[in-house]
Amino acid sequence: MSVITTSRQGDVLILTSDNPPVNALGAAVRQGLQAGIEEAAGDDAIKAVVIACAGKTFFAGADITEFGKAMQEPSLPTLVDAIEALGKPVVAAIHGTALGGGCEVALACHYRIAVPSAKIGLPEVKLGLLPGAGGTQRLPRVAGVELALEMAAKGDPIPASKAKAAGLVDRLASEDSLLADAVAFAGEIADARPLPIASEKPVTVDPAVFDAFRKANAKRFRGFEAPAAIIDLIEKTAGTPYAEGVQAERMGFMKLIMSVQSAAQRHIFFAERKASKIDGIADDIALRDIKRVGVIGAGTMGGGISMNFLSAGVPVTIVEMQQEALDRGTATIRKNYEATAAKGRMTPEQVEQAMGLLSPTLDFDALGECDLIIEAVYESMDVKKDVFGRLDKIAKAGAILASNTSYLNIDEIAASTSRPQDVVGLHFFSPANVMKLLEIVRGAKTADDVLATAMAVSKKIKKVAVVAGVCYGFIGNRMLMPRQMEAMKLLLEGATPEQIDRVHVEFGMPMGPFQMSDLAGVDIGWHRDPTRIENIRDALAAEGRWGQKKSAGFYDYDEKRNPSPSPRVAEIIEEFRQKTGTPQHAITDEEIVERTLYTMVNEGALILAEGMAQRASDIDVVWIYGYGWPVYRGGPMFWADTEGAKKIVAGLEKHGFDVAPLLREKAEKGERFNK
Ligand code: T1G
Repeated sequence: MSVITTSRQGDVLILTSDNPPVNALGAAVRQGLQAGIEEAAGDDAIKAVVIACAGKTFFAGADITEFGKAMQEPSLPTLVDAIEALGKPVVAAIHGTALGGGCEVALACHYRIAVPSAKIGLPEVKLGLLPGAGGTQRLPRVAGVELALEMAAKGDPIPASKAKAAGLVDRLASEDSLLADAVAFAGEIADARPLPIASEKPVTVDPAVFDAFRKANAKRFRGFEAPAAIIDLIEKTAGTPYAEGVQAERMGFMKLIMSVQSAAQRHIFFAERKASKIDGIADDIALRDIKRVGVIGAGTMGGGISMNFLSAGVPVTIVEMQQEALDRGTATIRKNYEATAAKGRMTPEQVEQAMGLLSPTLDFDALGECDLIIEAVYESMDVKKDVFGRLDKIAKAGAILASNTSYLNIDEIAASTSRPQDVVGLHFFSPANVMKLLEIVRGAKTADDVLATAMAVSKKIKKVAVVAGVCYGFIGNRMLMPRQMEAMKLLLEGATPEQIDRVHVEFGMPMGPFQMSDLAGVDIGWHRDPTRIENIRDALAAEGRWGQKKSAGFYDYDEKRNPSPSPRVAEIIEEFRQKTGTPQHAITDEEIVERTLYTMVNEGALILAEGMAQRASDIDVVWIYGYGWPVYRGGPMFWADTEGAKKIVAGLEKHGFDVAPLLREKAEKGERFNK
């Protein structure tokens, strides 16, 4: 079934792709485009060609689902070269997001016209790849090396206006007449010669640009293979003829597509989307209408949660018990928006628009107008039960009642209402207006439409949501616990905070367990009794070593919050080694990985077996988006597949851990967690 239709307007041939949902350049699309180009070549009555797409976007890239399968001709590189070699002008009519292979098709066209809302990009690097259809060769020639480096090595699309300024787009069309404007443009340039052939344009560049770019982005690219490969390729081929450069590109692409990092990043691309599917609930279930959101608590979490909805244009009623706390919370929300505006990521009008949707109040009953109410009060079951008991009395029928609890039992909270079917957990990660992960905790009685509505709301507020079952810590924090516990034990047995954190940072985490504790606050969850010192954390907290906010935690911090190993912490650790009589031994980096990361996989296997996560890839999504697990390792369960269950079982048994039955089964059968 051809997904490319051809039509004529005068002497312009129009090739239109209709391959929902994103016009991915699958085999049928490529074959249809090739046939269209051949038709144009063979018909003198055709003076110019327009390539356009139906639906929501111009080609959003190669069809990623075809990777790993036998490739059907024409390959994308073959197709783009055929477009460029037509000998008649080809105009790309761009709307939506022209990404990856879509951008490369556009680059092979002689002209490009786009609507102002369009975006153009080379996101292959986010899949652990490099552009494999001439993008690394044509983009530097059309838009300059520096913009090409930015676009290809970072993978973020640019708006049509910026593309036009860079010469990547020749003309802007009106939003509602792209095709007509494109055909008119084609008519204008039908006889223009010589044709602007991207691959024949020279590349001029100051060689110093490359190292400067590497240096400027060293932290961002740390551990990733694809960005380095892209920079090296553009540097190496900047002065070479297109034919040579595109060969080098092909080699680079083939190397990366076989890499574990690319497999991991493609896994996460699909895993993130799969997480939004809820087993047993129809995609077309009727959702509850969420017109106004209520947030209880204007502290850090309540404020951050509110911002997600305000930024999505949803009115928020935020409730506090004290005016001072309400004012402080409201001021913090405004301050955060103004900081975003100061970085140019929001306009002052957008700040006012968001703030205009916020209704701060001390009147708890005002929540009666809300369709979704999220409590972000103190993490105590008694407090939460009291709040839900009060909500039960004033919330409108059908309102969704959500708890932002990080650990507590949603079923127990739901039982404090007469409507457990309307209760769900919405576990935001701090800072709630920044972290993309949202754990949607499904209570035993949570109604299907409540769950589906929560998933739809999470998409609206641009979160990556994962459904979790009711267990202590749900998915992410439940796996964090064995990691933190083992890290503390390793301190007692001879390791230092610096060594343990280094191992984790070298693994690819943004920070290690102790750096994270200092950032979040050593006093989080502390019983606050300085006379009760039962472990190293108590000792630090008792001395006011609460982390970065006190310039002292597991590390000492200077005024710029630069950490340094703390002699005082070393003393405290030594004291506890003596006090507990813990046998000391030389601890290797490998032991740290086995005891802090393999134990996480073990917990993940238990979570899966208990049905607390729908699928292994959901666990991966939680750790990528909630804790910064390096995306090039694909998440804990994908990483376990690459390590091999056998090796993990052996590592756990070496240290006397109980191996989760599902993990042992995977090891015995040689199976993967992610199919
Ligand atoms: N191939 C196959 N399926 C794709 C796809 C693609 N390129 N892009 C999206 N989908 C599916 C997606 O899995 C989901 O499926 C549905 O479309 C809607 O996607 C040679 C080698 C375009 C910005 O990396 O960034 O070109 O879950 O939920 O939020 O150099 O999709 O419904 O079954 O994300 O509106 C480069 C990836 C490929 C772009 C739209 N291109 N896609 O976002 O919808 S490599 C990309 C996106 C390449 C060449 C190289 C986004 C989007 P399902 P969605 P959205």
